[in-house]
Amino acid sequence: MQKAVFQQLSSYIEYSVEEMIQRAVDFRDQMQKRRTVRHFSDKPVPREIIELCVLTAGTAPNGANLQPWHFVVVSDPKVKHEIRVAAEEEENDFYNRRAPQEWLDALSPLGTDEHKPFLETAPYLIAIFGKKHSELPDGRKVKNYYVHESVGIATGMLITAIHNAGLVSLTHTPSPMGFLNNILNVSSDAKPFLLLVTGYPADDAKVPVIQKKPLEEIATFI
Ligand code: IYR
Repeated sequence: MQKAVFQQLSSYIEYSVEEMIQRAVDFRDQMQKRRTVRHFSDKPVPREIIELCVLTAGTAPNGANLQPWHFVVVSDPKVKHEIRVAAEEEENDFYNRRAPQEWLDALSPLGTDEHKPFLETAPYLIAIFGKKHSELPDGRKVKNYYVHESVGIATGMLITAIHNAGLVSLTHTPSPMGFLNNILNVSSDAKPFLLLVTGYPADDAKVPVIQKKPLEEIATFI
């Protein structure tokens, strides 16, 4: 067993209350500008930006610090094409056979359908996997904990980092996503969590008119 080693918390910065409020307002305003985008430009994005955003995601809090995620960043057009073909096959089945009417009704304000051209247009598809096990530096295989929660938090941070960098993303969840393991050659120990389509928006990108719930509806203070 490895012993805990502690060091002084030196990265923390305490701001005045006024400064904190201003920072919270500014960040809320910045995040309120984020939109999920389905119309992408094919304009190239420097890989360094994606690397930095993935590193940000990798700072996420997670179960026992085992960091149970893996990000496969796809830019190869051949692989993107394979993913599109496989995803559209699943989506076709979803929209035309599997999806209950209630789900289709919930999706109708978003205007989504089985056609996923963005899977080839966007410069990057980031496939996010949750790993059931980790390998320790000494080669031992150990179980990961809170995989879904950890990967969900990391994905949220990745989406935030991408927005902060000035790009847009789409959380795409073709279901089932098992084809990603085959196409990307990822062991079945890792389960696909979602596909984050990333790039610049198309010049004429449109987004649905939707509202976010107000504070009173999403929070209770007691
Ligand atoms: N996976 C499908 C359907 C879909 C489901 C939800 I929940 C969304 O918020 C959006 C779409 C698709 O990607 O079209």
